[in-house]
Amino acid sequence: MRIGIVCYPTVGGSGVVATEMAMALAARNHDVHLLSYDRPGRLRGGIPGLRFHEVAVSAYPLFRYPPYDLALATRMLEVREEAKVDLFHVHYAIPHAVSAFLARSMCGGCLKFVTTLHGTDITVVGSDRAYLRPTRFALEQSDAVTAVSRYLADETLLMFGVKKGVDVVHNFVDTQRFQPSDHKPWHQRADEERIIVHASNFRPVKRVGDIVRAFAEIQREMPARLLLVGDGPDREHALAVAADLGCRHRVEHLGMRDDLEQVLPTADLFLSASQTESFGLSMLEAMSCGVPCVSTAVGGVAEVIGDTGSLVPLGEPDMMAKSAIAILSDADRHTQLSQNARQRAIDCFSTDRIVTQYEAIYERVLS
Ligand code: GMT
Repeated sequence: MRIGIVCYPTVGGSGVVATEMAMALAARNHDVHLLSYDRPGRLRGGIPGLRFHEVAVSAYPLFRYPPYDLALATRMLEVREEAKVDLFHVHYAIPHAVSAFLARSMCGGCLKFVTTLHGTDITVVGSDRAYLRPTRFALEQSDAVTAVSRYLADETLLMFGVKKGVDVVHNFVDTQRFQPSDHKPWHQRADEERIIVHASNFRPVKRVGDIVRAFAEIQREMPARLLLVGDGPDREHALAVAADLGCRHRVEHLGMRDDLEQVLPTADLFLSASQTESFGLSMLEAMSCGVPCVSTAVGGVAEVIGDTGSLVPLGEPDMMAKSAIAILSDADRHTQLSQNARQRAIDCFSTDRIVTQYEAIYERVLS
């Protein structure tokens, strides 16, 4: 098939999933065209069958807000004409689904598009009055709509009242790239230091302050170090909380990393304190590396981690700490969870399994 993939290039989950999809589809001999306003961080160069198309937006002085959605619609049409793309798959509804609809209307229905919902496009942004109606309209116009969890599919039907069916297609992980290393867990190391990791875009929704609060409790009970991976608006706040709680010297901010598969296998535990999380891709990547997760019980997280980790109530860092301490003081339980996490990633969320589901949707749409 000739497939156009549209995404945000930033280090958010949707851009990562879309880019990994583009690479996986190219590896399956599809002709793939990736469109975004910048080159996505996860995109490796020189992949046969995969081309990146930048969407340029002119900065005309009259435009306080340059109309990216129009530039994208035009670029989609150009790519369609140049490469004879059969279908576009847009990741994140706003504004990508609206641009796809516009592109299709401009060419009299010459193209089909599938929209994948990732989370905040529905739970936060899409429910803003300014975006709700065009988003609902574009979802109804999509040839297929998918959501990355059952939770998100249900939320979409509830909040948007769309009449269209929403297919659930979970996110996936490259289980070869994200795999356990020969790094030993704490109970086989002389210093017994527990390595705890959190990776996110440090937006308020991630509640990184709660991660640090939980960690402050943990390191009172056992030797421990917290690795914070990623960056975003709440980074300074998180580090200030660590300083206030007297554990700043045990918290390392690693910043943005494009070698997460090297960092995650060194951890004994992954923490997530999000207020909402439609899926939780970095948790899946941690699981694939054999790292158990303790997370707030929100959104679609339970669908991801199953019983390979622990779920705790939102906004209760003490309970998160207790749960983490229980896992980090029981070597046998930790070993079991770690093996289960890796196995669950392989059994339920491998690239092959999930990309096959998307291919079936493309075939249905094109038939
Ligand atoms: O909120 C983010 O972290 C970014 C956002 C995105 O679209 O880039 O992430 C959402 O999509 C990810 C990939 O499907 C999911 O793993 C995240 O759970 C989801 N974020 C939220 O629901 C808050």
